Amino acid sequence: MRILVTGGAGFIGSEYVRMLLQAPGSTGPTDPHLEPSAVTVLDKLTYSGNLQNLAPVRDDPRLRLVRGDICDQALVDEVVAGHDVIVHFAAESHVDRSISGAAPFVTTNVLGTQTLLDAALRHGTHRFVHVSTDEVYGSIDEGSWTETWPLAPNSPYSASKAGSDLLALAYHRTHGMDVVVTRCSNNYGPYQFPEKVIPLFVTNLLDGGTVPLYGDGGNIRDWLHVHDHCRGIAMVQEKGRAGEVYHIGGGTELSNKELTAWLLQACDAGWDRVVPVTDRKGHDRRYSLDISKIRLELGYAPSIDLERGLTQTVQWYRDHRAWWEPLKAGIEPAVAG
Ligand code: NAD
Ligand code: TDX
Repeated sequence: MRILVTGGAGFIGSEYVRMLLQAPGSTGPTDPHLEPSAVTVLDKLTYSGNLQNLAPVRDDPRLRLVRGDICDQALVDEVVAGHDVIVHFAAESHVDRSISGAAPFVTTNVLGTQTLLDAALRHGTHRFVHVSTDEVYGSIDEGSWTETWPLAPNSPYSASKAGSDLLALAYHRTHGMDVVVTRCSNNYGPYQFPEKVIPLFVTNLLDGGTVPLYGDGGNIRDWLHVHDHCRGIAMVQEKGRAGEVYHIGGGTELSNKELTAWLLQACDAGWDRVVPVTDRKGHDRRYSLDISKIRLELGYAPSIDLERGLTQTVQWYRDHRAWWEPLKAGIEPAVAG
């Protein structure tokens, strides 16, 4: 099987590639049915794309790297040819950046996805796996979303992801393309760009600095280790029904205050290191996914509990300063409020 992974140099896409190619030290087994004969990574290498993330599999002869933009129709057409499956991760992914400027989000997330879908249609790609997010539903005060819940995104990021998610499903309904969509909750783990809350807070604390907690810190997120997200995507890639949406979640909800308390403790720091700051505009209060469908249909369950996963993740950032220090040096402060 020849697999094209878009955004494969990013946080989650690179975990998928490392898992597919069973990188030494990769956390957990790969489904033997997914054994790829070739893996192509198509990645623009934006600020969040990093070839270091693929270092553990760099020498695997099955891996090919193409630096390019998913909006580049000629390039996409050439790259998509000859692949059996596309797993589409490439996106602008940070909510705060979408508040400061929405244009790259609409371009990459909507137009880029349409460009890929058109190429897949032309080349008769057997399966298109679209990686979406729980943020497309907006915010939920109580209970959990099921896959049939109406989409009501609130940020330019989530609106652009909802656009791409619906486009992918439309190519199934209109053209009969084999499309499956996953919607996942908040990921954490190694190689996450230090702008997202967990790596930002951990690296700030390891540097002896402070952490900016938005608003009252009462916003709730459901946390899932990136490896469990990728295990879920692999199951959907292999066994998901065409035209269907599958939730992938962790079932471990924490308020930002609870998460912060945990990270402070893991980094031997106290509450004096927390700086309350103006809230993010349009800040979603709570995300919560019902994962019954993927559990019952595909036998999925998360394998890494939050305490173990967070402990390993903090340790990874302690051990990999050489990975994150240059990235932090280049970050412009995001505008949240
Ligand atoms: P990331 O920002 O770490 O990685 C995105 C990757 O896409 C980078 O390698 C970047 O270079 C590449 N890219 C961006 N624009 C591109 C373009 N125009 N052409 C080609 N490549 C381009 O993001 P991530 O956290 O790994 O997220 C991956 C996917 O998973 C995204 O689609 C995101 O919406 C989705 N998702 C993320 C989370 C999360 O918690 N991080 C949760 C659910 C879903
Ligand atoms: O400095 C911060 N302070 C803070 O309090 C940052 C960066 C965030 N936060 C809060 C905002 C959120 O309530 O922490 C929570 C998590 O924030 P992010 O890490 O930015 O994630 P979120 O906005 O929830 O979106 C993430 O999950 C869904 C990913 O970035 C998306 O790509 C994914 O689709």
